[in-house]
Order: sequence, then C-alpha cells, then structure tokens
Amino acid sequence: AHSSGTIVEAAEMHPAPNGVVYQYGTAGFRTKADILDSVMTRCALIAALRSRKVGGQWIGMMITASHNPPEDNGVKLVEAMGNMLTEKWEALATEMANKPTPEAVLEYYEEIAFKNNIDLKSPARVVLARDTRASGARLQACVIDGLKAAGAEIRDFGYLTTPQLHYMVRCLNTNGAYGTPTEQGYYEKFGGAFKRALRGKKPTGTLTVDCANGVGGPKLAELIKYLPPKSEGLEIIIVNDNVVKPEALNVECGADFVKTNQRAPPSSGAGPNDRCCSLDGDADRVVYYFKDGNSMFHLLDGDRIATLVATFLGDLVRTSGLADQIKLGVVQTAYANGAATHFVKDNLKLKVECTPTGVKYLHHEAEGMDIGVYFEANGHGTVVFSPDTLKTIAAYEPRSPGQKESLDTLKACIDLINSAVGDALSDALLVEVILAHKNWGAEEWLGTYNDLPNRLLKVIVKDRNMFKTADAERQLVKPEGVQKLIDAEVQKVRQGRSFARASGTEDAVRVYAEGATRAEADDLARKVAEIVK
Ligand code: 16G
Ligand code: ZN
Repeated sequence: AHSSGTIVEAAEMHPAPNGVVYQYGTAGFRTKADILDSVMTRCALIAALRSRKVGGQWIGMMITASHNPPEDNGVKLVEAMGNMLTEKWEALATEMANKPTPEAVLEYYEEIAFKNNIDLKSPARVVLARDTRASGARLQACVIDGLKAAGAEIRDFGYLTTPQLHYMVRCLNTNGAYGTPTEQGYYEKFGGAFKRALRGKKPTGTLTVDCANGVGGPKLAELIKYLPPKSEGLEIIIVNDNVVKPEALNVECGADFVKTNQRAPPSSGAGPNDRCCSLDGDADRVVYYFKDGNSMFHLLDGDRIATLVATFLGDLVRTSGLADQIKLGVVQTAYANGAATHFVKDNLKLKVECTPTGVKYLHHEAEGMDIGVYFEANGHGTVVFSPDTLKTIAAYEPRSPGQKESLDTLKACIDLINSAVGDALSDALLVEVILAHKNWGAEEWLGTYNDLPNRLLKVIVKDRNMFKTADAERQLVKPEGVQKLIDAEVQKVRQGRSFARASGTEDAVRVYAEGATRAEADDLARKVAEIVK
C-alpha cells in the first residue's frame, strides 16, 4: 500500500538532523553513519521513483562507504543496466535529502512524479545490498521503511560487494543475458570465464589478496570454490579478511592505504617478489604491488592494469584478425602517470582520452569506444565493449586455428570482465589471466615502462569551491591567474607536469606533480601547493 500518509510517516520515523547539508557526490551520499538515517529513507523514495521512471526496471541501492573509516557509511544508487545514477537524478536525490520536514519530503516526492510523468501506481522495484559496516543493518532498515512507504517491491541480497550488486541489477533487467541474478550465478560466471580464459596456462607463484577487512574477504573465499584447483590454476592467499571486527575495516590495509602510503599493509605476510593486491572496503577497486629482493616496494596501480589489459586485448583483437573492425581506446584521468599515457600512445599506438576524476566520467567516455579500457590510477576501472563490437566478435568466423585460439580467449575475457562497473575481483582475475598467458610475474609487468616520480599533496584552503578547472582538470580557470603561476613552475622542471583540483570527497585541494626525478617531483608539488594555498 502506498497512501501518501505512509511517506510522511516514514520520513517522521527518521527525521533529518538540524543543520546538516547532504550532497549526492561522486560516490553517492557518504558521511558519518550516525547522521545518515534520514538520507537512507529519502534515497529509497528516489530509488522507487527512478524505477517507475524507467518502466519498473530494477534499481540498485548499495549501502557502503567504500574505503572510508569504519564509522562512516553511505549509499549509492545503481541504474537499470548496472551503471551509476544519471547526473540529473543525483541532483534530485540531493534536494530530497535536504528537505526540512516530512511534509516537504512528500511534497517533493509528488513534485518529482508530476514533473517526470511518473505514475505513482505503477510498479517500482529496488534491489539492496550492503557492505560489512556495523551501521549497515540499521541504515538498511531505514531504506526499507522508505521503500515500503513508496510501495516498491524489494529484493535484499544482504552482504555483497558493490560490483556484485551492480551485477545483480544488470542481470535482473536483462533476462539472464548478463548472468543469473544470484551470488552463485556471479561466481559461476566469473569463475567459469577465468578457467576458459586461462586455457590451461598456470599463473606463476601465488597471489596474496588483502581484503581490507571488508566484504571482499568472504566473497573472494566463496569465489575461490568456483576457480580451478590451485594445482592447476592460481593459488590465492587471503589476508585481512576479518569482518567480525568491523572496526578493522580499511585500517592499515586496503587499496587506499597502499596507494596513499606507497607501502604494503604491515599485516601482509608476503615474501620478496610475491605478487600481492589490495581491495578496498567494498571491493570495487584494486591495486597490485610487490617487494623486491631488496625490500623495495613497487606499486602496480590502475595505470599499470590499464596498460597491461590494453596490451593484451589489443593483441587478441589483432591475432584474431579483427584489427580492421575493432579499435581499442584507453581512458585515464589527469592522475595517470605521464609514462603510462606515453606508453599507450607511442608503444601501443592507441587513442587515449582524459576525463575528470570520477568513475562515471571515465565509464561514459569508454562507452563511446569499440573497446574502452578505463582505469583511474587509484584502481577503479574496467573494460566496456560496444554492442556492435560484441556482435562483430560473436559473428566472426576465424580463418585459422591461431585466429580461433585468440578469438576464444578474447570471448572468455569478455565474460571475465564485469563491464557494469569496476570490480576488484574480476579485475584481479583478468590480470592473473594476462600474466599467466605472458608467463610473467609482477617484476616483468613492472618492467614494461618506468613510472615518472610523482607526488600527491592535500592542501587545506579557505574555500575549495573557488577552484574551477577545465580541460579534464588539467587547467585551473579560477582563481584567475593561478594557472600562469603553476605553468611557470612546471617550466622549470624536466618532464614536469602538475595540476590542482578541488577534491570531491574531502574539504581540500589536491595537488599532483611529476618530474624526471623524485626531487623535482617533490619540489614542484611543494611549489604548486604554496601557490594554491
Ligand atoms: C570517488 C570516486 C573515485 C574518485 C575519487 C576521487 C567513484 C565510484 N568513486 O571515490 O572514482 O577517484 O572519488 O576523490 O566514482 P577526490 O575527489 O577526493 O580526489
Ligand atoms: Zn570502493
């Protein structure tokens, strides 16, 4: 039943705290868990409206705060095809979250319906999941109160990784074409594709996976049951999988820790040259690394995954005989190391596009390519295949056993990739397949090119909203004159490059700089930080 009374009642049960302003940001609503109850209920109303707007297709709600500390939480909405919420509806969600009273919530709910031609009696379907945070159960109850008030049909998957939820949404709306909408369906799809893509090759060594003490731990343990036995396939060693102790989430471990601190989690028991990777708290992000014989730490971040994947898929397209019909491209952000950009352009001879920070921008750009490989340096990313490309590959008749071999591997890789969204588990399996085919360990992978030394600084400023960028965040247009000063410093440095942008997730400006040497990169970053301060 969805009488208008129940919307008001649901909003009354979870009143908004005074004086808090919420924003649906690059990764949904995200803040301290104890001020999120009202946001959850209201976001549920938006999800139900969105579902009705798209003809009753399933819309996803993921309760997570990814790599944030344990006391945080958040929620993001997932569109019917498994991609992130469209920008127009982000604004509606923000406005709904900030309505002062339950009556204003109901009024806005009806206004959205009216303005968007939504029939409030038509079916609404919303599918839910959450990560392992202690606040998750309470916040989920707030979501369910909202969904019930809106008269939505609910599917609750309990604990899932963010990409698993995206997978469920896509499966539920595509009649099984993408896979079966169950956890087992997920493991069978990706586990089966891993085996087919390996084609009997055995990865060298072991893979130690740091699960950030998050939901990725138990899910990886489950996935392993669907992979070839370690005698024939990959031996995976799971570390930091303590989800019984929610206060351990992302603490001294996980992808963000490793990327930010440029060191392995202290808890990692990996030895010299052991291949390692770290997931984040909701397993939509992964970075690789290892320590060499001299205990020197080496990071293989999102840029490295992108170059590895683009190299391999490009080779498969060519050796299948499809090079004339299918073009690959790579999408990066300004944070991509200059050496990675150079490698893709000049060695792989592929098109490189740069977008602003945030998965949705990269994903969108990649969708315009036949095969679009996109990764942020921080490890968010995947590969998307255009519908025409998928048709071409499905219809293609190989002309030799060699072509067939490549084509079969390419098809298995397509199944192994979670194209709905970057998926740490699927990405890691893809990396392992590629390394196995090349008979490489992490060292050989690192050897493909040399990263330029770089430095990332966080600068606290009076008002970060003063900082406006253009050209995919590579130029500051405001405050006026600042870019000129940055340019002057960049000029002085060999292979210098630097930019400053307002963070979308923290109240700060981030400065990135790279140069030919460590000293030059550090110095440039410091100078630019001085300029923006
Ligand atoms: C969010 C984004 C991530 C981006 C990061 C930048 C998603 C799912 N997540 O975590 O892609 O790299 O923000 O943070 O889009 P920043 O604006 O604070 O630098
Ligand atoms: Zn995440």
